[in-house]
Amino acid sequence: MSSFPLRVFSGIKPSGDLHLGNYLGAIKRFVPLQKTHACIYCVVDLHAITVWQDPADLKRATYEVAAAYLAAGVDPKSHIIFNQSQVIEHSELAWIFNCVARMGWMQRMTQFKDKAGKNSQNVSLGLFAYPSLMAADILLYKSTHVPVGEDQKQHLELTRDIAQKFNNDFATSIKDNAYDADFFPLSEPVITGPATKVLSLRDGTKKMSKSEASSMATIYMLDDADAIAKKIKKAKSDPEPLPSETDGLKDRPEAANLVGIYASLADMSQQQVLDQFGGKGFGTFKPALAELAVESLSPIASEMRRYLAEPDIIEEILKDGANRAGDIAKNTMREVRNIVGFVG
Ligand code: AQP
Repeated sequence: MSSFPLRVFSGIKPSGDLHLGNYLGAIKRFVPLQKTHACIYCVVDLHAITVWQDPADLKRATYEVAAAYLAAGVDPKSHIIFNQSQVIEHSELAWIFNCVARMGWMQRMTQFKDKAGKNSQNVSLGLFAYPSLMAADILLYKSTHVPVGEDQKQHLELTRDIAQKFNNDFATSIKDNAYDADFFPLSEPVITGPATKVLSLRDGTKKMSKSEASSMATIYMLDDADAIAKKIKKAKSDPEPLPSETDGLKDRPEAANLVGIYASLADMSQQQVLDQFGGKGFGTFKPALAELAVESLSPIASEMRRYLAEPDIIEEILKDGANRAGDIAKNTMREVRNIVGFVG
């Protein structure tokens, strides 16, 4: 593990409007990692089509995810921003991983079960195979660290299982080709901070999600100040005042969610938020949260709009990023083909 240079990979699906969960669970955390790691941030359009996407919407959402990375402060010159479908090696390695991963592993994936629901015979094969494409995304770049939200933890564990099995299955060939025995790293999930699972504002049992039908449950990154304030005001809470200690949030998912959002936006711990608001009711806390959310999100939204008005610039950035990502990917695939025994 230590022999691998520090490299971050993460991605977001262009499958709808970006929301506060995507921002706090992923995008906001992408930015500081640029100081310590070489970072690759991908718009994972191949993942998006595991459920039907209208082609025009897919394009619009691809620009939106790229604009969000840029607006949040990802530097596309020192690091890499690109869309997955421009680097065909993702699909190639995913196929090889489909042949490494076991059916039983995939059947245990809770995200597939949640998304397929009772309809599992009628969803795409791609939705089932999604985690092996995700493993390919990460391992194509021999990435050591993967910042994601809590919901992706199981997929990251599967990525490690695939890397380990590939290294074991092909140990002899890896040695014969004089590559390091740990050919693929066991990538570390980076699931940190107070908002690794932002919940729906209307239902404390569900995560905030692009595919949520009620727009009142979700704060979108492009919401204006009025919409943000209104959604926070109407967010489900409870009649109790906020506790003074985090223990007091244990059986109060909606309260814990709002405190977590505040903490993450303000770069504070949940305890620091409770030091300030413990004993106060939601009548005091919600307006303070709304003000903070507007203050934090509005500048990013206007920067996103500025990029979205210039799609040519986004396209150039994605193309340049895809060229640079493609160089790394081609190199890995040349090695993988040798290891697997493909001729040519
Ligand atoms: N609610 C959330 N809280 C914290 N992090 C979240 N993420 C998503 N929702 C939350 C993180 O955002 C990154 C990108 O996720 P994705 O777009 O690739 O897929 P997803 O996790 O399936 O997101 P959605 O919004 O729920 O999309 P749909 O509805 O289209 O499936 C990941 O790091 C994820 O953890």
